[in-house]
Amino acid sequence: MTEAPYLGELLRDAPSNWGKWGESDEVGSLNYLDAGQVLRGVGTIKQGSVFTLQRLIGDPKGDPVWPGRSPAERTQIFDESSWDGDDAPNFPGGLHYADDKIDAFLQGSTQYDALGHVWYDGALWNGYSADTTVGGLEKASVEPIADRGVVGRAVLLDMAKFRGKENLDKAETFTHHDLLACAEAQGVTIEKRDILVIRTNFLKLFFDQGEAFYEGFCEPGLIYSPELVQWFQDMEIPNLVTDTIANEVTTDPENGVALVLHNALMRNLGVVFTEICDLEKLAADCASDGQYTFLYVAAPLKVAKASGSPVNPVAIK
Ligand code: UVW
Repeated sequence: MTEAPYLGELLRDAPSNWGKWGESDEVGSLNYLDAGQVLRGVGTIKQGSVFTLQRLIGDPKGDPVWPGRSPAERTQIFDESSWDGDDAPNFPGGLHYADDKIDAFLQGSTQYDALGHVWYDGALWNGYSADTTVGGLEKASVEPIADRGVVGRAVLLDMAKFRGKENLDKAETFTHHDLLACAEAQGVTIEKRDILVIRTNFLKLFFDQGEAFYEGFCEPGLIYSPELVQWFQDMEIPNLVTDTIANEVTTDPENGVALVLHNALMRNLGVVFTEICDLEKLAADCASDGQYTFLYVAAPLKVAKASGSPVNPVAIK
């Protein structure tokens, strides 16, 4: 097998938004989501129905995680049994309470990636040096995304339904042309500055396969091409939201490179990624009433210097 090309070579002449919002920018294409975009999103609301898109942390079925990460673990610290001995703090009046904590990868459940999450050539979003990631992200962490929030018009693109399948297969790919064809079949137009929410029903694939999924680990998803990256830039897409771990086919079958779009879209264009969403209830509702547009509202947790953070996005139709 020939060696995969280096990302810096593959993306040498790729489109870039570095500097577009000033040399101190840390939220990239989220800058497109101004007040007008919030109102455009509000304009899609017809029924007032609300869908939350986060997966349950602590789901007894388990969690899909990127190799090397582990699912979140919740630990009970205090419960009714804690007050039998002297370990729990005693407060006057007989107060008892429950406390717990989680030990979790910040990229381990439904999450926002910070723009500084990936890099090549020693530089991340907007040209910040990769040295600024040492010991925690000094630049382009999740903090500025959490600070501003993400609100706008979103479109659900149900790729699984469009392909007539329960779920896309391992390593199955699609392009922006497929997204446009899917939108057309759904009777919706992808407009400039829309948040793209793509359903592959990955969670079904993952739970059906179990541990076998990690043999030849490769998620289904968008595949890189220079034209696709140009389309994202021209369409001013601020946020790419999917139900998969990486939002793209894990390893590009054409060039053998891993996470090309993390670099071409996130690092170079400042497109913010939201991963491992549960889109099932939303997708069922969109299929039943034919309305695939909605107001999307999300704010990751404010975690200092973090390269990502859990989130529970909300879709309002
Ligand atoms: C990596 O980029 C490695 O992971 P994720 O898919 O969580 O962004």
